Amino acid sequence: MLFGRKDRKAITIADKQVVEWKYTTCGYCSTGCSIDVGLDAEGKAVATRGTADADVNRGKLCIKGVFEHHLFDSAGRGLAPLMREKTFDPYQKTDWDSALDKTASEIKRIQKTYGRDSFAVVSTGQILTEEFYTLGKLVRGCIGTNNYDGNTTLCMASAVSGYKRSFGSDGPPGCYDDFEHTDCLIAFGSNLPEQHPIIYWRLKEALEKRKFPLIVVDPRVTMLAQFADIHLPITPGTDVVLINSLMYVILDEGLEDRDYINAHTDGIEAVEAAVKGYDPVSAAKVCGIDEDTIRTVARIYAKAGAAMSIWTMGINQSTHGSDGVVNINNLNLITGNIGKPGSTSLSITGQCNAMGTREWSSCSGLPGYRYLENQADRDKIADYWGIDESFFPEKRGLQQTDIFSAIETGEIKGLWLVATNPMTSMPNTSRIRKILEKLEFLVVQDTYGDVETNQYSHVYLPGAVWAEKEGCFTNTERRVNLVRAVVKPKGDSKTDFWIFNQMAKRFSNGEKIHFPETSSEAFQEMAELSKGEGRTLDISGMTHDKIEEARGIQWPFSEDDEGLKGNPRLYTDGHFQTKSGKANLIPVIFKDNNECPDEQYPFWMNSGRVVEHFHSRTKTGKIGNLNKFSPTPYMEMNPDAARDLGVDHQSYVRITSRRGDAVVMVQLTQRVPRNMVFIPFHFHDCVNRVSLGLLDEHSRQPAFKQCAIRIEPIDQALAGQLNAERRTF
Ligand SMILES: Nc1nc2c(c(=O)[nH]1)N[C@H]1C(S)=C(S)[C@@H](COP(=O)(O)OP(=O)(O)OC[C@H]3O[C@@H](n4cnc5c(=O)[nH]c(N)nc54)[C@H](O)[C@@H]3O)O[C@H]1N2
Ligand SMILES: Nc1nc2c(c(=O)[nH]1)N[C@H]1C(S)=C(S)[C@@H](COP(=O)(O)OP(=O)(O)OC[C@H]3O[C@@H](n4cnc5c(=O)[nH]c(N)nc54)[C@H](O)[C@@H]3O)O[C@H]1N2
Ligand code: SF4
Ligand SMILES: [Mo]
Repeated sequence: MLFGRKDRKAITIADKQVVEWKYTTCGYCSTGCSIDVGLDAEGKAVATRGTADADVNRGKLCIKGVFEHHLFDSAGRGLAPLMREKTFDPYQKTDWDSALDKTASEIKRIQKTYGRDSFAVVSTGQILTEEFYTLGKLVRGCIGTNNYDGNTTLCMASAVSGYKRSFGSDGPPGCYDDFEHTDCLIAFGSNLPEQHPIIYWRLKEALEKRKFPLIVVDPRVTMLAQFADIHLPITPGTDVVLINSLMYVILDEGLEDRDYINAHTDGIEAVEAAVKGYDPVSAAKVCGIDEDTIRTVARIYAKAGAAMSIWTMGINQSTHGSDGVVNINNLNLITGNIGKPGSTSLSITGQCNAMGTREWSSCSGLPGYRYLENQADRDKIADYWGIDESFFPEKRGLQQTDIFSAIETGEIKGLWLVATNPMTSMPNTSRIRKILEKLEFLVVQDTYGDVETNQYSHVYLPGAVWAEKEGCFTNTERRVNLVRAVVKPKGDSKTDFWIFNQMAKRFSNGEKIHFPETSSEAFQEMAELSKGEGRTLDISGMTHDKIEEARGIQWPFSEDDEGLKGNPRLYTDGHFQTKSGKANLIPVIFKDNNECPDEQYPFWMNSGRVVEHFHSRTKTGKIGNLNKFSPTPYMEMNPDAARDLGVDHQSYVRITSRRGDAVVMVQLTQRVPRNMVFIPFHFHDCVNRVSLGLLDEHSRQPAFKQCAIRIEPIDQALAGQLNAERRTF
């Protein structure tokens, strides 16, 4: 049968004239999709496709991967280094030697005048692992400042801290294959279909083969919540109360796994005592989930043959982010759900190489999950690098969020930002603006010259992007994937690897330490350092070529492992990285310490992401097929609340908090409850002008997801004009 117009023309797909496909790995999210980039006869990237034989994505890509070849030539790329004496003076183009000399001499001047730690370095989760390792060598081994961290403090710090507290080491213990084996999955504050579309696809495939309950805990009706069997629209910031109550029911009804608890954990008595105060009737009043639902979910989870928990920013970005992670681990430990197929406590990571920085950047200590506070670790690395061990700081320095406070108080005078844009991504950006203006010297190393932070810099170093470079990313399931360079760096931009190597030459320890010329040689150093010593992070059996051949290898993968398949799960033998070898069960008590709505500021402001944009949109805002889906800052608002305030769909409103205000367009939807709005954080001068970001006491991660605002209708003509004036890419 024919539908529609009879003479309809067949759809034709333009021939992109691809003459060669080159293998690499996607540079957006932490799913870790293998991607082939199509090159035309001139070597220009003209297409992408999912690599068919890669286990992660099996030929699939999400919308960002599909258009990723447009990145190389996108607008705003930095094509040459820039310098100026004073912030806001016009920038002058310069050569690399002058820009690097200037930066090195400013670092030395500041350190000489104010002390070694008065110069800080803040990096990212988006450069290659070999680049992280090299930056770590440079900062810990040559520059010698202790104030060195990454934007992962905004993202993964709570997961890292929670894993270390529970299991004695960082490292997500599960994998995507767990979906194929689980009998129940709870997702806490994670919206897979938009933020990790291909992980979601793997979950959906598993669900289509074999139905199991999907339970979603999220105050908003996310896309994942729409697909769930049970959605728990939790009161923001109260996940630890819900989890305590789930454990109350499990322990009260004898549904726990006593054998596992006795054999593999310490501390059950303290947890039993702590959860006594969280019976479902009392807990319901705080977390907003009714008693029956709490009991039902607890029973389903505990009775499932294998059960798993996943979580993302809804847990990490909270004043009790680290406790939330610990409590998810507690839930899995008391039900014996760790280290078995389908049984895990899996942090879904964020940026493409959020894991690589945790493993090898030395931000939180020394490379390969080593600690500055451990003498054997210090000796090992100092020896390997060929420098004096006393050069290392005694203990870990400030994290990103505290580095900014230390600039405010004048302790830190100079800053090097590598691939992060705090003017859009940090809470309370008017404060960040004043902080950046206070610096005596700011160097910004970014792919894009038009990144907001660059307005405050003295030197700009244009970094090459994604597959203009070669090296590894580690994904959510500890799979080390290879990014092969498919095109040359644009203009006179340089790989971050090259930049760090050149900078090292300008410091005296740079002469002593060997800085490999190639990324694969740097990888071999890491592989060497990961050998033996009983750490889970062992990559000694890997090389770049083997990783490409296998389409990614999961660590641990030691030189004794045969074949090319890594190890999909950690803690399979019930042995943990603690002194006793047992996992720690740690009691968590809820503290009501965040900003909540009140009469003056009656709405919760929740923030997060949409599928077509990545972070501060330096990349996706320039790609037409992504930006056209969300070109304008908008806010999801409940229609009943809008009616009360006389606010129309698609009208502009002003949102105001105790920090600042922003103008945003209203999108009416039942996704959010009456007392909450949700705003994608991708837009400059929007959410983070208003956000508070109180810090978690263990991880120092900001509670981006919760603060209180009020909403006012405003003059539409004026608002339209204001919107037209702001950056629209
Ligand atoms: N398209 C796209 N994908 C991305 C990114 C991107 O920018 N764009 N960024 C990557 C990065 S770095 C990260 S970290 C991940 C983030 O991935 P996700 O964490 O999945 O994404 P978010 O939208 O930040 O937040 C997830 C959910 O947390 C919920 N939430 C808010 N408060 C609470 C709470 O108190 N409790 C619970 N349980 N939930 C709450 C929000 O309603 C939201 O739906 O995505 C990665 N993938
Ligand atoms: N309100 C609110 N705020 C949030 C969040 C939230 O949910 N709500 N989420 C937080 C989270 S989870 C994260 S991860 C942060 C992200 O915050 P940011 O790290 O500030 O975000 P990006 O826009 O990804 O910044 C990365 C920068 O690196 C550049 N870049 C990319 N690749 C390369 C490269 O290879 N080399 C160099 N030199 N530069 C490169 C990009 O152009 C970009 O300017 O935001 C946080 N902020
Ligand atoms: S799911 Fe993530 S890794 Fe895969 S194509 Fe999309 S952005 Fe890239
Ligand atoms: Mo993130």
